[in-house]
Amino acid sequence: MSVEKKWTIEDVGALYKRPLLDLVYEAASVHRAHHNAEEMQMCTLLSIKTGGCTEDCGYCSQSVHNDAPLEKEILMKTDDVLAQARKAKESGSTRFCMGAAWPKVLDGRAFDRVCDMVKGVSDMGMEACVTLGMLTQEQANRLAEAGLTAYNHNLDTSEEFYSKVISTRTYQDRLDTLGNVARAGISACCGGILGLGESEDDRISLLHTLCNLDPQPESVPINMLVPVEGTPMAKNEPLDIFEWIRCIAVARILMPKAMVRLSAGRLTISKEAQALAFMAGANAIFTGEKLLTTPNPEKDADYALLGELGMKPRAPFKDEQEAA
Ligand code: SAM
Ligand code: DTB
Ligand code: SF4
Repeated sequence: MSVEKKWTIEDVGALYKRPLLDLVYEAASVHRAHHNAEEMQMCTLLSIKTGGCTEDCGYCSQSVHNDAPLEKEILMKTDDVLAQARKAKESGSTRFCMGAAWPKVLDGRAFDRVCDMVKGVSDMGMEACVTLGMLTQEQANRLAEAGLTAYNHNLDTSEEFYSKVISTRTYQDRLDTLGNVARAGISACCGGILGLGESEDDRISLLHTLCNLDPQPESVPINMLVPVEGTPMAKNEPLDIFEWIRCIAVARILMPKAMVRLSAGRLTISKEAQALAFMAGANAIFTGEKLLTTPNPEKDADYALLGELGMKPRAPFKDEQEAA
């Protein structure tokens, strides 16, 4: 999807500062014009290689620079990953996302194996997504050939605040990988984390950068910081929940066609706040008791919430293509 309107930072700031319920009302209208507001995409995450990452992301349990209590695990076997994908499909997920704690992809047997995993998931009729750190153009092209739907690569926060969170790579490094992903014809899943200690201006700047990516991201994960013991952000003040809602509503208005994905942090967010987030245009969640390394609401609780709200899980896009 190409950028239909160029948003300035002033436009985004003015939108962000509108009265909250006005903003939610507009976001809900935009949402209904572009999506079926009854549907929620259910996605499952799997950590295929855990811990030991050499980047120094201040929020992350998997960085060697942090001291989080975590069992490191080598790259999983393809068959084991595909067995998990099959289980996820049976329990209603239409997108399977595989995460590896790598700073960047290195060519070799490990990457060959990840390409096999992507092919296997795609052949099952599920959307396949991976997040593997930085990628070259050739590596992005190989993932496209394997059938990858989307590559998750977050900008996390504003360019201005970035060096306070991560010092081992730059914002431009992230943008370069997103360029390689776009040129390979893979959709980008690109969003951020709230609650890192950033200012309102940083949140506005992040949303401004995201909506001006060309093409706009197909999916925008909104993570709320999960404070992890042993990381520099373990004692961060939780972000006001209305700021979270505000960001979701602004993301929906700026990126009308994208899936706005509630990612990390839902376990501590009330069902009423989640319902308001759905109203404001969030239309995808991760289900299952674990994200990559931190806990997530149980599947039954999520299905119960959808039922109470009269919502339903979205059908896989491959079924939609077949039905068309
Ligand atoms: N290494 C790859 C990378 O950084 O792109 C992929 C894995 S990384 C864990 C995927 C995303 O998870 C990060 O970009 C970040 O937005 C999010 N994340 C990681 N730890 C988090 C935490 N404690 N709370 C919220 N979001 C987190
Ligand atoms: C994203 O933005 N959020 C997901 C997914 N992309 C890979 C990961 C959330 C991870 C939360 C921390 C953890 O469980 O380790
Ligand atoms: Fe964690 Fe990814 Fe940063 Fe590595 S690059 S420390 S896995 S967020």
